Amino acid sequence: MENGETMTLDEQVITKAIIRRFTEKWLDNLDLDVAVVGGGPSGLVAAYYLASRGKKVALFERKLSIGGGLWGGGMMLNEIVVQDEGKQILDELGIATALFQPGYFTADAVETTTTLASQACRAGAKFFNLMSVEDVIIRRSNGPASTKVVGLVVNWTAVEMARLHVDPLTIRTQYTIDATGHATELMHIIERKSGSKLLTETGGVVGEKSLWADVAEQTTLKNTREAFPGVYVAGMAANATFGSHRMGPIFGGMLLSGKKAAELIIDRLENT
Ligand code: 48H
Repeated sequence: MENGETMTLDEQVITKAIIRRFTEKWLDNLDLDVAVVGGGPSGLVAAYYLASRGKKVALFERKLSIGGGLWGGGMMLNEIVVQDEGKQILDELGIATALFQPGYFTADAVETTTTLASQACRAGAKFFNLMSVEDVIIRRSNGPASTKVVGLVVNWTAVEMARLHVDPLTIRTQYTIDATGHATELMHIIERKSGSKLLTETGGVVGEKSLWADVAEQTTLKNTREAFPGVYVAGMAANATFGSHRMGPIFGGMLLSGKKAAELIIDRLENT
């Protein structure tokens, strides 16, 4: 303000600013290259790498806070463990790690969560928290035998929680990442509703096995792939979909899985 005048705050302006800016953001993200469902470690890393490569990416997170299972470390002790390969991603993102013993590094769970979220935002990913993906849109592609997920059906988590009878809205997307963690929500929906088989051994969600850190960390990466045309699985959802173990509070596999999902989709977007 000029001449030391003080400005009187107008509540109407504040309200209009929020409604207009959110509406602009939402309208601008109704047609995506990639929709990431779930804002845990794998979803955040995927969103970061996709946005860094200039892809139009939005992340939908049911909860108020982004971060999924990262905040709580192991059993609410807010430190996480990563191996050498996972540490490289943390290094790239500027997240401090400390050597515990050869092959095992720790990182502060809060620094990791907040920095991953911040880096993904700064790279250009758009975040829609408090929104739950409750269904998918499936259409035929490449002839009658093939179907593909081409969109998501979203609603406010508050509507879901209050069990209100309010219809959802939709998002169009070329690719989707199911990064919904142990629940593997999208793949379960697709299994139930698509009338087609998933790209797994059984044709359905195989299911998560008991805890085995070493095997689970390796299979997380192997299982990060397309599980239904147009939908990639990352993080815990990858192991649950293809039937491997959980790993406990070691997060290298989650980070690497997010990166791999992003790279696979970037390749599809750029080369097909
Ligand atoms: C919108 C949704 C929906 C939906 C779920 O659980 P996460 O942290 O997922 P990952 O796979 O990136 O990381 C897993 C890790 O946190 C973990 O649990 C490990 C390593 N466990 C090992 C073990 O042995 O226990 O995050 C998933 C996110 C959550 O924030 C959900 O709220 C969100 O997805 N979400 N968001 N629409 N339908 N379903």
